[in-house]
Amino acid sequence: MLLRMKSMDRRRFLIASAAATASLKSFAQTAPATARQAGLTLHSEQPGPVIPANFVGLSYETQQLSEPAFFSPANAGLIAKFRALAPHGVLRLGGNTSDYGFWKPTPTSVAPLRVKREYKMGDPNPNLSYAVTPEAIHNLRAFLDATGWTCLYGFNLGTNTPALAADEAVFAAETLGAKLEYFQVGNEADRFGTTIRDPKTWTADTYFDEWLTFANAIRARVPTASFGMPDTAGNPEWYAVVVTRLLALAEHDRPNVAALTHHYYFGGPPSNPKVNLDAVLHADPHVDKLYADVHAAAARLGAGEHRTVLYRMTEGNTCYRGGKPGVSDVFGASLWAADYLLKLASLGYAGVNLHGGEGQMVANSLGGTLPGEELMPDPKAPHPRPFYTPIADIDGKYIAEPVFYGMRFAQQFAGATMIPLNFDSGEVNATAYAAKFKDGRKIIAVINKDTTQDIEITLPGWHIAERLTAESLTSTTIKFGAVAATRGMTVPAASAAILHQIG
Ligand code: BDP
Repeated sequence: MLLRMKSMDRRRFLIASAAATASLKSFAQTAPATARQAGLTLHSEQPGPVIPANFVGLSYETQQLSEPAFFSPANAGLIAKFRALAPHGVLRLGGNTSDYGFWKPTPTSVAPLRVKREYKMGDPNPNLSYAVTPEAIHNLRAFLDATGWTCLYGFNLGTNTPALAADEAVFAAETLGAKLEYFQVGNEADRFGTTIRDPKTWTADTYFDEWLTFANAIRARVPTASFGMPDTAGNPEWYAVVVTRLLALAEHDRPNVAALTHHYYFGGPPSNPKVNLDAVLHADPHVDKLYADVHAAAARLGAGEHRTVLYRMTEGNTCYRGGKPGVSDVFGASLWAADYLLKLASLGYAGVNLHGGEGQMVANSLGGTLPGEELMPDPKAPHPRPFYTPIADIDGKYIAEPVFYGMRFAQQFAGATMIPLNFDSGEVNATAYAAKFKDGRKIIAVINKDTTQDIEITLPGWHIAERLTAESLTSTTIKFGAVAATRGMTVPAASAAILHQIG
């Protein structure tokens, strides 16, 4: 995967990280005496994008389905966490493991034959193989009913046959019914050239040819099937290629693409020193680049078909290869998630699925281990596995992790229409977002990602209703909740706030 951070030479990096460490310390010890004034003006007369009610989503490895009790109505602890995160979210099933599982409709069904290949660091073991059974999909349906969520269902493209995918699609479409948003076929196929396909011939075009064979086999059996694609890791130029190929097909030969999808990790792997709290809390130009390309491609497909084509960020997080201790699993990641989700909402994304799940499944997606554990002084100490997961399973208990709180913060905007704003926080590293609900109620989020400087919002008629806080950016104990309306308009360094109108 590509590194998507601003390049910094080593000397500058050392200075920046020393400054960040110093400011983290000073934040923990003393609060700054004066807050910077930050002006905020709403432009309510120019409404922005509507944030869908199911904007917030989670992404899990498809291999989770190999344990049918996981997404099942019996898993009450997990259901409670999904409901606490969002009343109507979207569960995406995919990830690297999705290209290694097989549909096993009867106990005697066998896996398709596999072409032998070498193991490559950061990808599944070539021998990974697991079954997805009717029981798993039945349980998934009941789990979705219990949570109020829907799903994006991912098929194996890497090591599968179109006929088997079509069989699975018939069962999944019937069983999931209205709980199915759309199908996806293949996870991060733009990386197949380094794993399960020949790098000499693998391109966006050869991917599209394969994808179309699968999509057509599925459509032949499930005429109502719709798809999200290309679900790429990087390579934003793939969106333009797939749209050109789709539009070149006659209308009746064209599968229904409901959404263009892509992934985003701030950086990685965990050993990369450029993945640090200071960096993840600064704006990343790659986010804007992905948006510009996916938005243009979705608009072109929509114009060609006289309808709206959505775009969704279907898998991502702070640090690929399972996350990084001290970055992905601390309060800084809460602020990152809050800001990232609201930024994508303001850019018109239909939703965001942050990746996580059970440690073993994410480890399998990477070849068997979570490399971030090598960076821990004591890997045996209890910790979220993977480090970036929004919901961790620690000793059999589901725990809301830092990223969860940031998502919960952004969830306050679900269903509202974004309002453009001018926010002048001077040199303070802060962002702000606003939206209006159908009943006329307005909401503002201020995310102060600065490590040292407080800001005071100048906006008569508003008060701070909720705060997202922790002792420090590296804290793992996070608070998000209502506050007394009389406490002033200061958003302290390394914290975020939701503002409501008075009265
Ligand atoms: C993505 C894969 C997912 C991995 C994740 C990671 O789709 O399966 O778990 O990266 O590296 O590229 O953490």
